[in-house]
Amino acid sequence: MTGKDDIKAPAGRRAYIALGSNLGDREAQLAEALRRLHARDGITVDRVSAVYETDPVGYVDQPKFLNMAAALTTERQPLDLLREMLEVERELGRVRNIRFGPRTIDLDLLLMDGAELATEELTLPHPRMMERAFVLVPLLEVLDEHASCRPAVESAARAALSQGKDGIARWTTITWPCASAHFEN
Ligand code: PH2
Ligand code: MG
Ligand code: MG
Repeated sequence: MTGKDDIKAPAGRRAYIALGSNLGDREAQLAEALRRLHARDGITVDRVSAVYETDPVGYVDQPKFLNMAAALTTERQPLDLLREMLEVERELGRVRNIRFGPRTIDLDLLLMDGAELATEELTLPHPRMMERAFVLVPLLEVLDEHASCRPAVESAARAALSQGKDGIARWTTITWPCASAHFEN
């Protein structure tokens, strides 16, 4: 039924992203990535986790990372959101050379509502998220109370924390929504 009196709630889907940086001013780049994503049409950054310093995983001969996670609401389709994230990476000087190697900023789409997807460009849920303490620990901080994956994320994050996996250590917090001096609503 449609009519002029119908009031629709904003069509938003919950998405979770992981952020990482291990080159340049790591904290400033995380904050700037959040600010730029939030400034895009149809993308709202609702909550951000604390920032953690972590040992490099995979390719180990590189500087330590700062990692964090954020909960977004978006009107975008998953691939469209991913492309915006890649665009923000490029704007912040991301150059792709070594796989798993050093980067000014890395934005990974972890989950989007219940979406399951396996394409060349995007796999959802993120295929390596459950193995990575540097993803799970911040993700748990921003995950909705009733998210269906919460029990699994919670037990894996707790186990990872108690083992000190990925050398994860709380580093700082970014105040949101004032992540940068240039923030505008
Ligand atoms: N990202 C990688 C590879 N290794 N290690 C840590 N600690 N944090 C990362 O964000 C990270 C990594 C590839 O995306
Ligand atoms: Mg990554
Ligand atoms: Mg990535």
